[in-house]
Amino acid sequence: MATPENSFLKSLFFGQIREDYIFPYPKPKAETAETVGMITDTIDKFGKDIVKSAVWDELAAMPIEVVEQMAAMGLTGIGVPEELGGLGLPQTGYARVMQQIASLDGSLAVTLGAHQSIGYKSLLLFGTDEQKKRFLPRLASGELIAAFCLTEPSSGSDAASIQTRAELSPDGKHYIITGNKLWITNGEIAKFLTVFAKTEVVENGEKKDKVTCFVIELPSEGVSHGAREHKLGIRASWTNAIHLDKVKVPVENIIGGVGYGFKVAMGILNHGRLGLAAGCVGVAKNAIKASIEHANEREQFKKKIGEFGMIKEKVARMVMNNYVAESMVYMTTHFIDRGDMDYSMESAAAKVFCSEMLWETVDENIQIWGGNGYMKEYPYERWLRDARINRIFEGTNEILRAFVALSGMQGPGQELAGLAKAIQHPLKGLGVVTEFATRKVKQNVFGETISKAHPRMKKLAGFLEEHTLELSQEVVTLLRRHGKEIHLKQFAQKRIADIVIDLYAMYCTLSRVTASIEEKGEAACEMEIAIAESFFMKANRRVRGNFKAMSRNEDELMKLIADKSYELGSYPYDVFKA
Ligand code: MYA
Repeated sequence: MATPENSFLKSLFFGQIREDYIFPYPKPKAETAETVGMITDTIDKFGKDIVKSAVWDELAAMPIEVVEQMAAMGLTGIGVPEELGGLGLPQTGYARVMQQIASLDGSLAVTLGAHQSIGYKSLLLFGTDEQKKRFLPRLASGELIAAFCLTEPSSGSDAASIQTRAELSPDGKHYIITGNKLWITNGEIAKFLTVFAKTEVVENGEKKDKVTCFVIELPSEGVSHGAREHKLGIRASWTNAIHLDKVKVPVENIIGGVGYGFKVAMGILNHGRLGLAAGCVGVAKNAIKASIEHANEREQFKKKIGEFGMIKEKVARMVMNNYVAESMVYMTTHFIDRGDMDYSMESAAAKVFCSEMLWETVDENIQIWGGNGYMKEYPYERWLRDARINRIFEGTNEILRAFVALSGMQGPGQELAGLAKAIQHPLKGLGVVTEFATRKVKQNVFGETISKAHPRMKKLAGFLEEHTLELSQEVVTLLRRHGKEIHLKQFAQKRIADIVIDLYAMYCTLSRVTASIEEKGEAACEMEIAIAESFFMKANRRVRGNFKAMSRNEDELMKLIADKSYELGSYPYDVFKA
């Protein structure tokens, strides 16, 4: 059964709609809004004077002075408590500032994001008071720039498979770390590394290797970096390999305890993915503005191109998707700010949705700009190149889809396993079975209802009630069919993840539009209602399609094509050859 610790999305897998988690749509605190307003104004002014995106992109470098100027504006310590020298913004404020920075320049956003979304986040989330005092003031001021060192040549999506090792010194005072880290943002400029390495731990009398998180302050003997990588986009950001050769790290620099590094890494990424998602919203707003400008100016066939239906459809879709993306980001940052224990699935869902929304938006912007969009003279091709990485880093969208599906099914899976055990002991298990059966019958007959949506949104709420019930039933069917093998069923995982991401997008939108109508009245919310209704129609079609395809699909044929292709090693057909 869903427990109070279960997040909104985890509860959804049990068919439970935790309305009180998502209604009313969160409003930033006045104090946060005021500080954010001041910072974003400063960023906009600063941007015009200092940011030279086209030049930086061409040179694949930006001057380090720009980072120093950012630091002088407080932008290297956005989430650091004020008493430790930072701006002390909560996650919602942090995300809004990242959104603005990303709208300035992709490389700059990645540099500042890698520094504080993930680089020193370990301290904020898991550091001791002593560690925070020792490092945070210098990180907030930009004296130390941070980097997050998890990825390795043989460990990308499979983060637990890292090879870097940390051995305890005979006197127990240090760890000696050796290994190689790959594609480390800020690798060349960082003076503070958050490094993940395997250490030996003893659990229940048994020796095991587990991940531990360390911080390394530079300069430090044995640490070096590789040459700067050349990239498709975000070209002016620093990306390097980091080599660790018998680096001596004091035990006081362990974050979160020996053997707890995997939890530390995941905790950091749950925050980082939201910073990235917010950045995507910022860039998408730029692209939408550019598209609208061109739609209103460019004439063809004696008409503004914006008057043509195909352009209207594109602009409307861009606006609609960005509204939904924004609703997901700030709902999820609110979960963090109010102290929820778990928002990992919501954060992953927002990352996937926002990065794909941005990709579609920058692509359609180029289409609206036509030939000009493809030319270096305009920034649009760079926006496209810069946007591409968001679907890859901080967890590829594929691994995050698998995570959303499997993490959501874990609870119902455990419940079913418990039930199976209880059935083997009918007397002892009677209570468990009866409780489960009563709940299921109730749920299957009535489903859960949404009472907090505005009456104008009743029909939309109805879609969600229906789909939530179907999700919980589909999950049980899948788990009964595959059991533990569900870990290997990625075609099904993708469908479940796509359904859940769409449902989360719809729930966040429903809550936000409800709040707007309640505040401003229906007449003033005509556009927001249209956004919600059009998004729900589209998402509804996708969700229905995905449910249907759970049982009727072409998966086996697709596997056959892939397997044969792997065997052959390339595309095997040519119309000119037999
Ligand atoms: S940094 C590199 C990013 N790398 C990744 O994201 C790695 C992706 N891989 C994973 O996340 C994990 O390995 C997966 C787990 C998910 C595949 N929260 O058995 P398990 C728990 C909380 O499933 P695995 C970069 O790119 C799980 O419940 N807990 O593990 C930055 C379980 O717990 P328990 C979690 O199969 C670049 C345990 O862990 C989470 O090994 C710079 C084991 O789970 C979670 N999320 O794989 C970016 N996941 O044992 C700068 C798992 O208790 C960007 N668990 O049941 C700046 C932005 C700029 C904006 C720009 C805008 C244009």
